[in-house]
Amino acid sequence: MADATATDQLRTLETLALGELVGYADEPALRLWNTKFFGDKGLMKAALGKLKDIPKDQRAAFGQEANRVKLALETAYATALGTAKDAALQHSLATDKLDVTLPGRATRRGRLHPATTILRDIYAIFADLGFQVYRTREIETDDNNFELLNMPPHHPARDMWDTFFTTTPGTILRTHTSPGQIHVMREKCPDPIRVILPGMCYRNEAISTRSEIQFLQVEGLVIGEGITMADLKGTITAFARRMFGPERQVRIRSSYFPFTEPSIEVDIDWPADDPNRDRLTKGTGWLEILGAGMIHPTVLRNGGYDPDKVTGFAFGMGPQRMLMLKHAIDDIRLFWQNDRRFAEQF
Ligand code: FA5
Repeated sequence: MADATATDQLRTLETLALGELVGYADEPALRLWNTKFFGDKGLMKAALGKLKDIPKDQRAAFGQEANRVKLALETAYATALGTAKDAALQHSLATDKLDVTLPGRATRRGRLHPATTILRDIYAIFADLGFQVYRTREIETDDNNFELLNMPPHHPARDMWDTFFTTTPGTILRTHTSPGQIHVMREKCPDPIRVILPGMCYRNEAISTRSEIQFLQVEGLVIGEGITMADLKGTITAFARRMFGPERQVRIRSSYFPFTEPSIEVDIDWPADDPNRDRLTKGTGWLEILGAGMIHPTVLRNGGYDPDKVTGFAFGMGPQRMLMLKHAIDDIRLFWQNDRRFAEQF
């Protein structure tokens, strides 16, 4: 009878499996046993496959027996596996010595990027001078970046800032933080202003040791009654003394920007004992850190102010150049290279 044969085979298989299980002592061996009997091509599966050959009225009885055998084998397997794991643990505890005197693995601490550190130093100095931090956008209109800063289309001064354009006409990546001046003036007018505007700028530059296509600037803007060039020089000098210390030289020279009149540029002397001094300062000994000047009347008017009533000054400084000057860093490209050996030095 098919039923009797199939059920007998099942029981024989049970005896065989239980018998073999005793001989499999450790975990990898036990898993082989499990594959042999319960794997896809295992003996248990083959035995259960006989179900289709059994007459319908006897299938229930066969199924019941099959379930009993399956459960019995699974329980035996789980118990054997538990015992094997336990034995392995006991063995490892007894034989593997734990050396508690080994030094631990140190966790590496993260730190602020040098660009963040220098920005925070700048904020702290200007906070003491009564300046607030104001943020404006990196994607700008041509109007704010050039036109309202007294540079109409085709103005030759635009050549100073080789620009990245977006696919939207009239929308560019700002070439300096100066367009922020327009935003602040239009928001604060007619109140007096004393703010700094930090942020990223973008220019299609020939990359060199001192110039990148992406760099930080911090703009400064002061507007009020009776503000003079002396206030600008005093502010810049006070800032430079705090940033670089009393020993370093500050050089102020006249310059030109369309949005300031008169205009100046400010240099700091490169550390005298640094062998890279000539290379980084093109033989002059000085590195430029900022451009500045008295705000042009046209720009004041574009911001909503009356140039007959108020005056003001503005500056745009390069924080990365400042960190270079402080530590004699010989290449500005190190800032965005994400090399931890650079970042860890500050
Ligand atoms: C300007 O960008 C003017 N907007 C500054 C200004 C503001 C003048 C307000 C008057 C009133 P300039 O292109 O010189 O000027 O840049 C100013 C400073 O930004 C430089 O002194 C330098 O420190 C930094 N800088 C400029 N270009 C780069 C660059 N490619 N990579 C790194 N730093 C740069």
